[in-house]
Amino acid sequence: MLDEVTISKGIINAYFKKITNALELDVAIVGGGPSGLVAGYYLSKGGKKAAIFEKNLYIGGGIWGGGMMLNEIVIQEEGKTVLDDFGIKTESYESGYHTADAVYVTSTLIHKAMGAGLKIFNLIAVEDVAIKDERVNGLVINWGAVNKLDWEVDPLTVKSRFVLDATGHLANVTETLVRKMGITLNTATGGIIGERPMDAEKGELHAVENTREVYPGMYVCGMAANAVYGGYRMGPVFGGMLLSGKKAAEEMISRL
Ligand code: 48F
Repeated sequence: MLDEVTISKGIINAYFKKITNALELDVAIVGGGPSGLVAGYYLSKGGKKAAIFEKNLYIGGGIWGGGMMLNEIVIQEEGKTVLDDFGIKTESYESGYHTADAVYVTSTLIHKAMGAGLKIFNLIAVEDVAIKDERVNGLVINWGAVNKLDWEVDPLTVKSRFVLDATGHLANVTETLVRKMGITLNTATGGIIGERPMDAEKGELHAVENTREVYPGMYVCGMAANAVYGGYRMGPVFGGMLLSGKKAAEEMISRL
């Protein structure tokens, strides 16, 4: 006989054990899109304690929808090396271009990242960072629903040695840090430059180049990196997102 209260207790106890264990991390990743998932995979494989906080119910960010909801993505040669690490099969299209089913790619990124030990907290939004001695040292979190409804509920805090802003086009965490601290970033203008229009070739290169520590203790990757440093957008070609996540993980691993 199934007992409903035992089911409830199981969920509550398992969740609280999981989140309590994630209150002190090596890397706290904000955003569960492709760049954040790939970073989480390599960090976990490298033996680091990492978790993703994603405000939405679903994980995967903008990858599920392919290009304009045609759920296929394009990957170029260098990006394919990351998919190879995940064991994800692609189809050759033309020389230098590969296609892959967006749902298959997204679900496998999630599956392999969690298999490597990454913890994922969906439905949790990051509303701020924690600062100590002019260095980012954690995240301020709240329920995604509370954030969406704009309710005034006080948050909780997660401590981490590094934060990774993988929030996509809005560069949400970096934007919050700049707005609240009035800091000067290591960008050409000292502020968030903003994403440029479409240029797939440049955008892909920029996503990787722009992946770096944007403020002591905080890295930025994926489209957030292009938004902060003024890189071009690239649309549904995903190699840059994957390589950016990998680069962020490798740089942080070398410092942990
Ligand atoms: O946008 P997203 O997929 O970021 P990405 O990893 O990849 C970009 C591509 O999908 C695509 C592209 C490349 O071809 O241009 O757009 O850079 O995923 C970002 C995730 O961050 C979450 C958001 O819901 C999404 O799933 N997110 C954003 N702000 C917050 C957040 C926040 N404050 N707290 C938690 N999650």
